Amino acid sequence: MTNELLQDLEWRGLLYQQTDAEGMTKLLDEQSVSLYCGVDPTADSMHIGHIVPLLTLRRFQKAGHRPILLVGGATGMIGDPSGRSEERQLQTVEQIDKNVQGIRSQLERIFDFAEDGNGAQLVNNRDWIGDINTIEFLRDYGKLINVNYMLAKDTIASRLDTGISFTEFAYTLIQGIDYNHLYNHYNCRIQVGGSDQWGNITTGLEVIRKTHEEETKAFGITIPLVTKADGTKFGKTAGGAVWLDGKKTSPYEFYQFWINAADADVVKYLKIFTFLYREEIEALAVSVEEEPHLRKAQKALAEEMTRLIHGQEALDQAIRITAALFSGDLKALSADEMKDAFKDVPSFEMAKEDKNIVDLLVEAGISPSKRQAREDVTNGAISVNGEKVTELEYVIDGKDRLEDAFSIVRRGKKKYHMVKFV
Ligand code: 629
Repeated sequence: MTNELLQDLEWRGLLYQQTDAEGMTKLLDEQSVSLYCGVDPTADSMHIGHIVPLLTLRRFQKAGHRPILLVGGATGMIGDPSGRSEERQLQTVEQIDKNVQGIRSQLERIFDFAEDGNGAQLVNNRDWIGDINTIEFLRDYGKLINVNYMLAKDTIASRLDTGISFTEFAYTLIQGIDYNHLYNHYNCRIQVGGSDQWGNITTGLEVIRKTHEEETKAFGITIPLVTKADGTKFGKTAGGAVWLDGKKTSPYEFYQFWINAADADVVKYLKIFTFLYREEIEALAVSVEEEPHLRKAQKALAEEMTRLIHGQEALDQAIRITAALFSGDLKALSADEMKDAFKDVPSFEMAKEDKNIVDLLVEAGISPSKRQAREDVTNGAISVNGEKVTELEYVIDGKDRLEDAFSIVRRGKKKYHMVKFV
């Protein structure tokens, strides 16, 4: 392989399957091309599983190629059976439209649309699929694809026992029509997707081949699933998926997700997710080997990712929360930052009235008994909003209620509790 971009993708472990590695290398050596990746609006936000192919498209853009980002306003009406063992629930049009908006705005953050020449382009497949009527669909496209060919596709074959509706069965052909449309109207030459998209990408190439008389030059590549060394699923936390939407996964939680990467995974993540250069990543890999306690690679990863998705300000805030939690100095944090930092700690609701500290500790279940609670206070083991409380007579009142609603109580070194006053 001679192409510099492809060599970099290979080194990063981003190339899984290719329909024609030699042909694509030649194409990329010769010219700048347009290429695409699609996202279906199944939720109003993407999660980090979505961004691997998108970041790969961004790498193509940095190398001078033009990314086309497709939002599946039409395909989202159906639902891709790829990689799923069960039929999907149809979504309402209103929900899909709302989701399209959310995904579009996230794509706009990741890509450069202003660059002259190879600025990214956003398209919605409802704009062309929506116009095709049933008879046209069956005559113009249905005829191109043999049912036997479709039955051989992994995603369909694996569902034959449990059953697949005609609706989902037809999905791959709709995505195939998309690629053909983009090939014809945008001169799009490569489709990129996760490994689950292989069947859909090759259907597209089949549609392109069969609707053109001349020899066609279109390609497909897939990207491997991101795996973790310990065998658990990548991209999930106790709270579920790691979303790009800051309202679903706060920038602090997002930052924490990356900073907690295992030593065995972090270099791989740096390669897949960041735009750091090879030399920088190799230096960080040495640091993981020689001074793992410094966690330089994890910090670099968390910083790059949080800055990319949420911006510098949100990154600074995430770092501030992390540092405050580490040192126990909560006074540096705003009420909002506290809420964010302590989202997952045990919380207890009690009536909004002035309350003696010992009673509060017992009532909220923070100390196991009254005797222990007294001991905790006199021993200096208790702090409220980062301020040590050592007086047995101390009363928690308005001054301790952040936003007039909650206090953060710490017992011992690390045990945080949120007391909500209602
Ligand atoms: C019309 C729709 C197209 C091309 C693609 C599509 C969407 C595609 C799909 N992709 C997944 C999704 O939207 O369902 N049929 O959730 C998802 N994708 C990113 C990666 C993926 C894939 O957005 O390709 O593999 C996850 O990493 O599952 O004309």
